[in-house]
Order: sequence, then structure tokens, then C-alpha cells
Amino acid sequence: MGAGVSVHNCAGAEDMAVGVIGAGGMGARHADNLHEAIPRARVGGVTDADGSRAEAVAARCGGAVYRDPLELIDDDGIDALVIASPDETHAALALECVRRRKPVLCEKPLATNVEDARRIVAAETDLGERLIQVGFMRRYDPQHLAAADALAAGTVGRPVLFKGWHRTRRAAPGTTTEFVLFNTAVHDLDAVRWLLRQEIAEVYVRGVNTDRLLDGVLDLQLIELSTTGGCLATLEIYVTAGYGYEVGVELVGERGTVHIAPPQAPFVRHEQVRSQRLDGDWLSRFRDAYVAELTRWVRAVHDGVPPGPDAWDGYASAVAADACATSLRTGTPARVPDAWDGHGPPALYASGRPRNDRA
Ligand code: ISE
Repeated sequence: MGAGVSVHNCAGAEDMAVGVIGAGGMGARHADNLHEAIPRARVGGVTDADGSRAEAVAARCGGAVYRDPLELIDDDGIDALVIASPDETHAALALECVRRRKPVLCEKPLATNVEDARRIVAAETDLGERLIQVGFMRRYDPQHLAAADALAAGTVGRPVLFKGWHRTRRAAPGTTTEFVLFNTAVHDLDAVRWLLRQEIAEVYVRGVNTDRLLDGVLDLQLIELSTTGGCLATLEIYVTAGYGYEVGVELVGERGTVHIAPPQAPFVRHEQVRSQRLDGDWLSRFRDAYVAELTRWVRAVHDGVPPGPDAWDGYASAVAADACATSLRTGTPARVPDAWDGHGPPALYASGRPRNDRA
């Protein structure tokens, strides 16, 4: 039982009670979305290492406050979980959810190392159930979905080059060179896999430090890679870009290109200057995608159908991020090892995978 406070709940009996682990920016956004915008679900409980943050979210969105995330996961009154706590806690919490057979939307990264991610895939495989969805929200962004459709329809022919850029205003506290790969570049590595429907075969990564305050951290990294289908990619990951938040992709095909650009704000003309506001962070850029992601996840849990990006996708992105770390360390290209020892994904993940996440 939680140290219950402020149960504000006007949801119907059949609404799914979701426990939210982590009440920082991302967890609070998921809780707000659950409360305001997602049919057939409600916030059932909230927990955060900082109890006052959990209380603030519960007061706004409903649910009891729990001191311990394991208590929340174990509570029989909680049907499913959202994990939005610090990255290094994801793997252990996701494993607990699998142990309790509870569906979970786990923010990326699924794990901060390959071994932990593999353990999660093994646990689901042993259980014979896909319970985990990973928060690769770009897969729900209308622009990314339209690009996926254009590629699938063959409009631009066979894709030959993927050029991606991912810039954040400032680095998260405690950012390290590896964190840039596992926390930030995993989105781009997943986008390559998902949009091209190919695995990453080899990576070559260089990085520089552009911010003296970060003391040697490679805050600007350039990933060059090739895929199993013979496509090339360059991914710019710049976590101290300063000016705003931006995610872009240009896909070059044999007969044309597909360009994913952020939705445009209006132009403002004033005193001989024409200006246009940029997004400040992912919460504004991907506002709609987060709502779509949660809506589809809740629907999938209700209907008992497999989740969108799953534990395998989380694992595959960790394997690719790990190869990037190896390349940075050695200064040479690194092959991305076959994720499941040459056998391809376990049958659990190979069958019935929703290819585009409108499913
Ligand atoms: C952050 O944790 C996210 O999840 C954002 O989607 C990403 O763009 C950003 O780089 C990460 O730090």
C-alpha cells in the first residue's frame, strides 16, 4: 500500500490504473497526459526519490504517493507501469515489472549497458510474453510516420543515405561521453533501424569537446554507420547546441529524398527582423507524439496486443550504442555484433511485430 495522499479519480471502473515511476519532467508529462488526454487509463500511483515531486504530480493527476517503486509495482491495484526515473534505474525496474507480469512503458534507454538489456530480453523470452514497450516516441511523431510511409511506398526508391541530427540546448547534469550514446544517440540509432527496416552493421564514431565546463566529455559526436541493407548514415549528436532543440532527418533514396523537419512556428516580422520560434526541448517538439504513444500503449495493453517498440528494440539500440562506445575508445570502426548470437531475434519478437506503430 502506498502512503496514500490526494486520490483524485473520476475515471470509470474499467480504466487501467497506471503507476508512474519518476515525477521529473518526463514522468510528470506522462502523468499529465494520462490524466488529461488518454482514454481508458488513470494515474493509480506515483513515486519519485524526491517525495515532494511525487506529491505535486499526485495532487494534480490523482493516485496515491508511494515511497518505494517496488511497492508500487507490487500493488495488485496497479495494472501497468510507466518508468521515467533516471536512466540507470530502468533495467532493474523493468525486470521487476516482468517478474510481476505487468505491462510497462519504459522510457529510453531500456538499460545503460548491453548486459542488462539482454537480461530483460531473456526474462521476457522465458516468460513467453512481451510486456515492455520502450519510449522511442519518434515512432509516433506524424512527420516520422509520414516519412516511414513514403519509404515503405517506394516513393523515393531504395534508401541509400540517412542523415540525422539531434541537438539539445544543454547537457543533462552528470553527462558523460557514454551517456551521450546511451541516453541521446539511442533515439537516432532506433530511428535508423525503424525507418530503414535494417539492422546497423558497422559504426565509426568521432567526438569533440566543445564545452569546457564538461571537462573532456565528448558533447559533439558524429556517428557514421552502415546497415545490413547497404545504406549509409551520418548522425550528428550535439548535446550542448545552446540555441534550441532540434531533431532532423534527410533520407536520400535512389529516386528522391524525404526530409523530416520540425513543425514550423509562424514567422514574426518586427522592426526589420523576421523571426521564428524554435522548440526548447523534446517535451515541446514531441508533445503530440507523447500523447499518441501513451494512447496506443494503453490500447495495446487493454486489447492484449504486442506493444510498439519492444524490449528487443531497446536491446538492439543498446548493442549499437555499445559498438559506438567501442569505436570511440579505439578510434576505429566497430562491427555491431549480431544481437542474439547469430540466431536473429527470439521467436517472441520475430513474429507479429508492428512495423509501424499505428498498430
Ligand atoms: C532526453 O533524455 C530525451 O529523452 C530526449 O528525447 C532526447 O532528445 C534528449 O537528447 C535526451 O537527453
